[in-house]
Formats: sequence, C-alpha cells, structure tokens
Amino acid sequence: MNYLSIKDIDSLENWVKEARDLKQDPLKYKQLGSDKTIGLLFFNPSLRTRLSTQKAAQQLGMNCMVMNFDKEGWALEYGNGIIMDQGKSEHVKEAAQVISQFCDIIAIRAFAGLEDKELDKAEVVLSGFVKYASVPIVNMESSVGHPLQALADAITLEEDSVRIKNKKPKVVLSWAPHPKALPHAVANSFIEMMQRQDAEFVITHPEGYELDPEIVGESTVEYDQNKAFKGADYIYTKNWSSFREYGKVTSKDASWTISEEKMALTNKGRFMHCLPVRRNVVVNDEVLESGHSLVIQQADNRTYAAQIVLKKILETL
Ligand code: SN0
Repeated sequence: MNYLSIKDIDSLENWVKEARDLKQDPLKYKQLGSDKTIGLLFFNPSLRTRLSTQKAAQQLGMNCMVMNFDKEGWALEYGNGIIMDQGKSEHVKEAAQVISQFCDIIAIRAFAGLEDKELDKAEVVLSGFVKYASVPIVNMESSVGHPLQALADAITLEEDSVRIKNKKPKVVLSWAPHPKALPHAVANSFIEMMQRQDAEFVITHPEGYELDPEIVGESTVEYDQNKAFKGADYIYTKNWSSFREYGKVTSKDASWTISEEKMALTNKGRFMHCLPVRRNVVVNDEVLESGHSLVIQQADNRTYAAQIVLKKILETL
C-alpha cells in the first residue's frame, strides 16, 4: 500500500476517527513498528512534515532515518536511456532499489519545479520511487499533492466543527498574495479532501489563478473574496502560483490578505493555514494570533495524520 494522494484513503471518515483515537493514546501501537525502519527523503525544506512524521514513526516503535537528499545525496537522474555525462550522478533505478534494502517504508518530499507543467504533473521523483522501490511509498508533498497535510486538516475540521450546530460547515479555500511562486500541492489536496466532506465548499481567488480543472471539478469557484467569506465557518488560506501561466506570479494584490475586516465578514470563522506563513502578506498578525486561528492545532494534527497512514501501511507488511 502506498499513500500518494487523498485517493488512497478508503474511508476519510474512518481514518479521521482512528487518527483522533490515536491522539488520545499515541503509544497504543508501539509494538506495531518495532524493528521496522522508515526513510524520510527530503528534496526540499521541511519543519512540520519532518518532525511530525518522525514523531509518528517513533510512536509506532519504528526506527527513522532522515536524509536531506538535495544537500547530502547524489543528484538523481529519472529519465530513460540518458547518457549520464552531465551533472546527475546516480539513477533513481539504483537509488530506489538500494534504499528499499535499508527501509521498510520510504517517504518522499519533492516539490513542483513550477517550470514545466507536464513534468510536474508526471510527478517524476515520486513516481520514479514508486516504480523502482520495492517497499511502500508515502508522499510528504509532491508536485501535485500534499495528502498528509490534507488529512491533518480533515482531523482539525472534525475536532473544531463540534461548535457548529444544525448546519453543514461552510469552508472557504482562499488564495492570498505571496512574494514567491508557490506550488499548487497544498490547495490541490485540500480540494480533494473537501470534495469528500459533507460541507459547503467554496474556492476563491483572483481571475487567472484557476487551479487544475481536473482537480477543481464541480467545486464552486467565487471570484469575489468578500462574497465567498460571507457566513463562512472556516477560511483556509493558501497562496499558489498561476496554473494557467504555469508557475508565474501574476498578482500580489494586497486586498486579498486575510485581515480582521475580512474575517468579520464570516460567521465567527476560524483561520486555517498549513504553515509556514508570511505574516502581514498572507495574513495579518491580529488574525494569526487571534483565538480564531487553528494553525497550531493543524500542525499538531500532522503527527496523527502521519501516524494513521504509517499504521495502515505497517498493518499490510
Ligand atoms: C510550500 C508550499 O507548497 O507552498 C510548503 C507548504 C507546506 N511552502 C513554501 O514553499 C513557502 C516558502 C516561503 O518562502 O514562504
């Protein structure tokens, strides 16, 4: 069993419930992973993903090896039949087989390059490991998705939504400005997760920031942020670069920054963000530090999201 996208969750409801049970008793399955090893391979920076996945593995009794592949590993080649006389030292074909001999599970972070849409869509790094490794693979954010984040977000929504009575929660995914071109992965997996929830779900962003239509599907898109925020119970904020003008920053419109005034349009809405977040660009200090911000709880739930995923995989080994 691999955990590559939200589609690998057979029942989101059950997984969220099981994750919440684990949160109550994190060491309950301490024996399950004993003498098993997970290798975490990072091709990009990480704080929450690295520490929460490591913690989840430890709570399941596993050994954990971490490698910052971008800094410490050989530069990998992924193409077929390449004459490797340039900068790449090793092919994923050997690397994946070798790492599979040391690890029972391999987890990989490899962001979108944001230069070539087709290359990113093909998930060269993740799919290279899936193809040539002989052990289960976990996605710790690939070019297309961040399913550990979205699972943690589902846990957070479930925990928090007890305060919402007699109606479906209204959840808004809002674009916000950012100085850099960021990937679509977090937004994509959040959408895929929300499409499986019994909620009113609205996506809002400036024109030109439409996400992959294959992922957005039938989900509602509202270009007027203020209108989208009306009556919202949750404002899930994320910047992403343009998908159409692939990887470009075509707007830094500060009127999209999440402010107290914007939050006042909502139904006592809670602010959510996967972190790291640029203060006073994506969201103002007051909102981030208010009692209505769920960001620290979201980060805590990363552990239980990772733990339920690893538990499911360990049960198949
Ligand atoms: C990543 C992203 O996919 O947007 C990881 C989020 C979990 N975020 C960034 O790269 C932010 C970088 C920055 O400089 O703000």
